[in-house]
Amino acid sequence: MSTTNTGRTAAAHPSSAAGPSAGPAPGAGPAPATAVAPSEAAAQATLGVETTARSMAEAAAEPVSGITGAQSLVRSLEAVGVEVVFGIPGGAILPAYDPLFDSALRHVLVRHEQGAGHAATGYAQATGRVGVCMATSGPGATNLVTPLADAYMDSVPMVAITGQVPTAAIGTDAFQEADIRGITMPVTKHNFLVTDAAEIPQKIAEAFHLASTGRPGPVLVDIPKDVLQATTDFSWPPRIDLPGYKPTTRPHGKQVREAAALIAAARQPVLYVGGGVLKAGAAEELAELAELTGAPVVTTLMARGAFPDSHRQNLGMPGMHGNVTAVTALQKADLLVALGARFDDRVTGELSSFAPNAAVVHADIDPAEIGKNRKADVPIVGDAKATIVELLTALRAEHEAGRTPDLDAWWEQLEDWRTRYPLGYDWPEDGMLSPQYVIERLGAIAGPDAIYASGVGQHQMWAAQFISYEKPGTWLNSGGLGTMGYAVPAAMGAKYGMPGTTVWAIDGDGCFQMTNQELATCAIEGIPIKVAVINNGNLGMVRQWQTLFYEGRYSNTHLNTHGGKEGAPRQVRIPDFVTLAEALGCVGLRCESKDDVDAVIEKAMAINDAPVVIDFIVGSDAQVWPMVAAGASNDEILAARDVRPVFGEGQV
Ligand SMILES: Cc1ncc(C[n+]2csc(CCOP(=O)(O)OP(=O)(O)O)c2C)c(N)n1
Ligand SMILES: [Mg+2]
Repeated sequence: MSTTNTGRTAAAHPSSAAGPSAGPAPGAGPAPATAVAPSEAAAQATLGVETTARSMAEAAAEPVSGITGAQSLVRSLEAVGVEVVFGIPGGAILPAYDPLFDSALRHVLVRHEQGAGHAATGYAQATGRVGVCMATSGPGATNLVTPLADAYMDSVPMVAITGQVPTAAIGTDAFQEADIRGITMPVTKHNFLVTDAAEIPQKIAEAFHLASTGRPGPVLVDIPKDVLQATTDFSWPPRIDLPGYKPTTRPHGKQVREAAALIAAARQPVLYVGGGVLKAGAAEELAELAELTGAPVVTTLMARGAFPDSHRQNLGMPGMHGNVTAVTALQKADLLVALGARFDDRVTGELSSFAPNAAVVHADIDPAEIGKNRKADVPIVGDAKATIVELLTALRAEHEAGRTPDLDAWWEQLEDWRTRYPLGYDWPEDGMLSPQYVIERLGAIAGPDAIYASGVGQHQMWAAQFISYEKPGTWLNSGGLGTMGYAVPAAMGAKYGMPGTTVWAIDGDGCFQMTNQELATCAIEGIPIKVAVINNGNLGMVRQWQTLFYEGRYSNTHLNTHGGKEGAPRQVRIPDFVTLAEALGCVGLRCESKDDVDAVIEKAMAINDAPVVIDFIVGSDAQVWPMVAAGASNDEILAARDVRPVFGEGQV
C-alpha cells in the first residue's frame, strides 16, 4: 500500500513511527508534545488516565487462547492503549459490547453516531492521541461518514470500528447492510474488512499505526458479526504488515539548505504556518525559527495556537476572513515558507493571482500536497518538526557566513498596515448585543488555558479572530469540511481527554440544533462542558452572503430562535435554548445585554458539576469582516463593507 485510498500519500511522524515490535501502543499512550500544556489539575488527571491505560495495556498484552473475536477486539483496544471509546451498540456490533461490559476501557454512550465521531476527533485534537468511535452496521456506520470525512480533511488521527452483517450475508442486501468500506473509501486514510478473527489484533494495531503516523487521518475497521463471534487466540504485539507504507519523515538535506539560502536572501518573507505544525508537535521549533529569521508569521484556521497570538511577529490569520495585514503580507511577499499548510482555496483566494511575486518553499509530510495547488520552488517532504530543526541548523550556517536578511523595510510596511487595518467591529444598529463582543469577552475571561471548540459559520470566524490563542491544542474546529454540528460533540471529546481544563463550545443557533443532543451524554457521563450559543436567529453566514450577493433576499435562513417569523402572530423562540438545555440535564442561562455579558460568563465558569449553556441573543446582521469574496483575488480584500484598503503601491 504505497498510497492511501484516495491517492493522498502519507509519511510517518518520527516519534511515532513504531515498527511491528516497537511497543504496545502505536499512536496511543502518552500525549505527544502537541497536547495542550495542561493546568496542574489537568496534568494530574491526564497522568492518572495514562497510568490506567498503561497498566490496562500491559495486562491485556498477555496471550490467551479460546476467546471470541469480540474479546480479542476489546483486548486489542486495551493493549493498544485506548482509554475511551465513543459509540452506540446495535445488532451487528453487539458481540463486541459484551466484553466491553467487563473491560476497564471506558465506553461513552452517545446519542447519535455523528456525536461519537466528532467526540473522537475532539479528543484527538485536544490530547494528540488517537480518538476511537464504534457503531453498528448500516445506519450506525453511515452516521459516521460525516465525522470520518471531517477527520480526513483536517488530518485527525481516529479509528472507527463498525460491526458488519455476517460474512455469508454480505452482498445480499441483508438487514442493516451497508458497504461502509466502499462508502468511506474516499474519506478515510485506509479501511479494512476483517474476515478472520485471528487477524483482529493485527488489523487493530495496523489501524492505529496508520491513523497516527505520517499524515494522520481516520481509519475504519469493519468486522462482520460472525467474525466477532468466532473462537480465536490472542497474542500481542502482532506483526504489522504494511508493505509500501514508509512515510518520509527526514527532509532532504539539499532541499533544506536551498530553503535556508532563500530565507537568508529574502526581503519580504512570510512563514505560512498550517495545521501540520500542530500535528507534528513543532510549536517550540516554529517559535525558534520565527525568532531566528525575524520573519512575520501567519497561522491558518487550522494552525491557530501554533504560534502565540501575543507574539509581535504573529500577523494573525490569513484567508477569506483573515485580517488585512496577514492576507496582504502573503500577497506581497517575495518568499513564502509554507510549513504543514496546503494552499487551501480559502487561503489563496483566486489561485492565479495569489502571491504573484513569491518564491515558494513548501514543506509537508504528504508529498501529494506539494505542487497540488501552487508550484513549489523548493519542495521539502518531511515531518514539520524534523524539517524546522534542520532548517534552523542550515539557517545558522547562512547567518554565520554573513548572510542575514534585512527585514526593516518589510516590517515598517507591515506595521503600517497593522496600524491602519486592525480587526474591529461595529455594534449592531438595533441596539442588540454584538456577537464579536461576546466572543472577545469569553476569550478574555476563560483565557488562553481553556480549550475552544467552534461550530461553522460567522461565530466560527469571530472565534478565530477575536480570541487570543497562545498554545497548541486550544482551538478546535472543522476547518476543511466545515461541518455544522461539530462543536458540542468535539468539546465533549476534548473535555473527556482533558478533564482539568475548561472547555467551551462556541456554537451557532443553527449548528447547535444539529448535535445538541450530546449534551444529554455530557450530563449523564459527567463531562461538564460549557456552551456559548451565539444566537443571531439565523444561518448567519449564509444570510451574510445573501446580504452581499443576493440583494438581501433571505431565502430559508431565518431560524425563529430569536422569535417568530417577521409578521407572525406569536413572537416565540423555537427552540428556547434555555429550557432545551435544562431538559438535557444542563444549566441554562440567557444573556441579552452588554452589561450582563461578563457576569453570565463568570457564572458559567463557576459551574463545574454540570454542563452549562448560555443563550447569547445577539444582533442578526453583524457581519464577518474582512472578507475576500469566494473566487476573488486576495487583492480584492475588503476591510469592511465597501472599504477597500489602500496598500501604498510601490512602497514594497
Ligand atoms: C452540515 C452543514 N450544512 C450546511 C452548511 C452550510 N452552512 C455554512 S455556515 C451555515 C450557517 C450556520 O448557522 P449558525 O450555526 O447559526 O452560525 P452563524 O453563521 O449564524 O454564526 C450553513 C448553513 C454546513 N457548513 N454544514
Ligand atoms: Mg446563527
